Amino acid sequence: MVPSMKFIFGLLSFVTVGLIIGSVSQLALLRQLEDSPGTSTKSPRFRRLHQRDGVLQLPRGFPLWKNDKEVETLRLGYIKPEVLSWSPRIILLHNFLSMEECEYLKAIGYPHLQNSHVVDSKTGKSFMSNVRTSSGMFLSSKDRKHPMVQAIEKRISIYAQVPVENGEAIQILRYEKNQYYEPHNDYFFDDFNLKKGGQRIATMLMYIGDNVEGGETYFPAGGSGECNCGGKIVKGISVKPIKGNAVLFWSMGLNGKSDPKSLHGACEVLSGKKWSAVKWMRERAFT
Ligand code: PD2
Ligand code: ZN
Repeated sequence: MVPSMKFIFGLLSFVTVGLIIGSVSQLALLRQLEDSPGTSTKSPRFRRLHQRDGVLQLPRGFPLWKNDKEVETLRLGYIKPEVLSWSPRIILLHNFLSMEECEYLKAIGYPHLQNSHVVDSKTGKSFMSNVRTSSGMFLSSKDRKHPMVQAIEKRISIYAQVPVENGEAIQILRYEKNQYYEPHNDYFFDDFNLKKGGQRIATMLMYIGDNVEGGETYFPAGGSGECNCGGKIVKGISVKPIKGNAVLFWSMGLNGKSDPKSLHGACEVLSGKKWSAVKWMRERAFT
């Protein structure tokens, strides 16, 4: 080969090798960009998925929130919200508590149950009354330090959008056969009870027991239909005490004022025992 041909051949090989290296590194860069979160549906993670009607089908349990502790605390994927009424504001949260959480709350409550009281609207003092015939107890500050209780309190605060500090301690309630709580509003009419934390604005009522007949939570001013309350057909909305479910209702309307339509009661238990756990939430921190 003449020297000039040798030079041209060498130059061509150099250029060709350079081009190959350039293209390969560009491809690698593109692949890297596609794999970065949220950039492209061409990434290998998506390419493995099949399409139906031109729509990518995500695998079951698509691991978007894998290993996320909050998912467990909030029971995402288990809780199903169902709006029962906008005025008064009532939302039923199916599966709000796990069965284990229900059993734990009942176990804390059982040894300390005492006759329930009601608040005198003039003096603010509490006393025993035929208006409310259940028994109950409030969780202590020690009970509230348990991780399961803390998870429940956090869940309540997030679903209700009210800070944990604004919550009163959870009250565990048990209603035996023929026991009830007559319709009332959870907000206060006296000044004494407003001193700490201000007005009650919302209530999360959680059902923690099963095998009960009757014992519905009844909202006489909710909806325009009829419902069942302790075996009687009445006007309004009632919620069955199904273990694990919770009902969140607002004592305050969208106008920011106490809502008389939030009137509610616990219907008479016809058979079995009804167990519930109540969290009242205030305007300000309740500490
Ligand atoms: O336990 C209930 O179903 C219930 C119903 C209405 C509890 C309360 N109110 C309450 O404690 O305020
Ligand atoms: Zn109430």
